[in-house]
Amino acid sequence: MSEIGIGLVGYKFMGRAHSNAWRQVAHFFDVDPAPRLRAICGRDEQATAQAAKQLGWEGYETDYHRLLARDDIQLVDVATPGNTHCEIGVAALEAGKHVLCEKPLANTLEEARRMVEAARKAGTVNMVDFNYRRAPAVQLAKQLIEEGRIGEIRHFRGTYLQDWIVDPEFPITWRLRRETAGSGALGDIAAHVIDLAMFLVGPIAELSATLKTFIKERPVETASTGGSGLQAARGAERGEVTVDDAAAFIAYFENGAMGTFEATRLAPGRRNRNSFEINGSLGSIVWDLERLNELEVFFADDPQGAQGFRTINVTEPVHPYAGAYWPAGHILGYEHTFVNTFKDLLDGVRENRSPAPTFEDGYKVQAVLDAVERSAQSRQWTKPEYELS
Ligand code: SOE
Repeated sequence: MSEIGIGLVGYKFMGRAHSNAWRQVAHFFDVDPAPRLRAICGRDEQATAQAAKQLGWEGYETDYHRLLARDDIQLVDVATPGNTHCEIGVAALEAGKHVLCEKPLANTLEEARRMVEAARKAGTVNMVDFNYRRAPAVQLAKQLIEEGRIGEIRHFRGTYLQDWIVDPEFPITWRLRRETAGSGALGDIAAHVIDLAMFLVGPIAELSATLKTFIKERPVETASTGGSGLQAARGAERGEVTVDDAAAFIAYFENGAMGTFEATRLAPGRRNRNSFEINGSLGSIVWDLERLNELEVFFADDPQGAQGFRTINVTEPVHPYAGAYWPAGHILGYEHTFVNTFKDLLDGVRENRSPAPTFEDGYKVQAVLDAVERSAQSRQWTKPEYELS
């Protein structure tokens, strides 16, 4: 079996999730090349050295340029805040590396375009980490749709609800600043719903959107915290929140289906509720991340009198990815969506092909995010600009 050297940039929340997946993937799947965790990279030397030790990396770097200069690293994994994706991603591609990038691909459509251009030029493998596509239940939903089990799709209803900034005293971390995060609930979590919608239903043709910032001022984060942006200490000083708290839009897909989308980080009690319902002419499919092993289905061709929603526990060996893990009924978790993603990425490296979602797919999601912002501003129906020159 051959090996591929991995260099990971970022060591906080996503750094931990990605490290775990890199460590686990060859223990569950027959991947070739198998990943070798060469180095993790971050600017704070003490914290990066500690992360390397705790997360299973052979070493660390404190400057991503040094990571890119290393011949023993062939794949660079970018798990940093959005404002650095373009710079690091493009540099990695120019250095001839394969690149995995956290979602959303970039902070602006222009940055995403530059990343796609660099990827095309490099000819190496690229992928965006929209990890929820690889929940076995989501893959089963895709299979059922492709088999025509729910017929012609009429409705996609997607919501991503969280509550971690509901406290007005929660400070302004990087995720609440436009210059670092690009947008708020929109890019952070609506991006996942958009990716799932386009994966399952197809491209979005036009949309009408609104964005809202309810809490416009918050305490400034104290310098010492940083990190995942989901926990932070606050200072006495207050500052302006420059991203949306919530995003909502209605849309038409190119195939004529209607979509409704909502994302907020101000829904008390909704910790991480990423869910969708799809209604077709012959049935319906429902999924919720907080019960990620389950897929609810309704098929109109079930015998009359025995019709109703039923819940499939998507852990049978016949289900996508599930057979690689445990016996049926031994459920999977959040972290497995990353392991499954990295398995497909390594297969892509072997076959020299970029697995979906590629940077081009990530660009399309970015085009929808961009259209949402333009529509919210103009209060007009707006079309995403998918064309890449
Ligand atoms: C925070 O809102 C967050 O960690 C997102 O950044 C992730 O993409 C999402 O999967 C879970 O929530």
